[in-house]
Amino acid sequence: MKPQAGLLNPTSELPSPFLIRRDKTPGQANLSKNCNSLPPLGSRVWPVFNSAKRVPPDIGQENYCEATLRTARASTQVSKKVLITGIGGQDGYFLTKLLLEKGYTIHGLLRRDSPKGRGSLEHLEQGKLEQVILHEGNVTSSDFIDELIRFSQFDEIYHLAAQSSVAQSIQHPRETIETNVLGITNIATAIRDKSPKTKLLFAGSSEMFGDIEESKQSESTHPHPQSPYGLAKELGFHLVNTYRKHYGIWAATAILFNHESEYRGDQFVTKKIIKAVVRIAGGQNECLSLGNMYVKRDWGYAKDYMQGLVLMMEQEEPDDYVFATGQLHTVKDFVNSAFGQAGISIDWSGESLDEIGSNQDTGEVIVRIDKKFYRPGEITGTCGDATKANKKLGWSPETNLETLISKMIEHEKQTSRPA
Ligand code: F7E
Repeated sequence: MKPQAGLLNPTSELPSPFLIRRDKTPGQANLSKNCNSLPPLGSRVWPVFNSAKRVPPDIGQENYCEATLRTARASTQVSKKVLITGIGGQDGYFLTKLLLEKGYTIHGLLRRDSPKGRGSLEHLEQGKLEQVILHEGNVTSSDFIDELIRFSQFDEIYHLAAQSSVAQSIQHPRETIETNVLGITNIATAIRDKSPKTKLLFAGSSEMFGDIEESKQSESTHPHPQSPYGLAKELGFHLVNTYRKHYGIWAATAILFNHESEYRGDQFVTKKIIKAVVRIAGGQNECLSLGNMYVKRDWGYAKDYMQGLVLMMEQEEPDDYVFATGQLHTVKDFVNSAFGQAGISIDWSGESLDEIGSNQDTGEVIVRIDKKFYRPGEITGTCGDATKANKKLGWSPETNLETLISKMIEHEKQTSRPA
């Protein structure tokens, strides 16, 4: 059996977190035969390897059995067992923190071969990451999802995993449709067929509403998506509804408007702006290139939204909820505010694609428009009405845009290295 780089030897004293991997080696049939009540056929338990330099030695199948049993026991000792798919993103980070504080056992699903590794989870305080049981696999694989859900019988599943960039979905629709549609289909079906008591919360998106038809969009707004991403999220929303109504599982959608944080991915406009602002304020000679600055978004703080998700999951009856601030700002407002917080005022001149922003003190051009960031089927504005979440869950956003920007700038200052 060939050892895998980056994983520790499970024969040693087992540290957490564990990574349950599907085994495609010829030894898998024997392994499963020898271990009763173990993870599904083909799974193994490997503690995550913490030092990139160590290479694990080969081990025998008896040791896998022992390691697997120990993990299985450990994960049944606490009250609730939760799976978070897409745990490596900003939302996974905040949700993990909130649920660990509740004493839950957290299992996290990371995409196989993800270039980002454990992503935002790396920012968890010391000792917290070690409490998370990590699995590696793709939500698009129904066999893998079936086995994981059948074996683990989670109390709750937060399905966050998705291809989440709208721009990327326009470029590569197939990948987005595959991940975002098959993912929720596989999970909902595995729950229905193999673990019907598991509660399922699907992270939906305001992108399914498309452009504003009503001044604010709520749970009853008719979806009208304009991107493959929005289409996939609409399908997920309907699927969750269908499974709830017709198959009787506890399933609900959180319809999330744009939510950002210090752990936001670089591909999103807020993080892109913050990174440029910090570099420019730090003295770098740089110009921020943007697409349409006049689109409007309802931006909230990811942590607030994840608190909403936890409240949703605690309800006896499943229901869908919108999470939003109800405040609209343009991308240009965000740019002005972020530069302003970094001590730079901008003079704007020119129009349309020729519009530029110059540093009021130095005259240097620090913002330009680049047509390549414009999107076909752009949503010019989207604003949420979270009245239902407020009335039924007692939820309201705690963080306004200025505070969000300040958190993002502070984090960027601390973590960015000079180029
Ligand atoms: O774009 C405009 C862009 O990529 C925001 C995801 O979380 O929220 C997010 O989707 C706006 C768009 O987010 C650039 O055209 C201008 O109008 O940050 P974004 P998004 O597409 O709104 C929804 C609710 C989700 O569910 C998604 O998963 O900013 N914009 N110039 C730009 N956007 C980017 N990325 N880069 C630019 O240079």
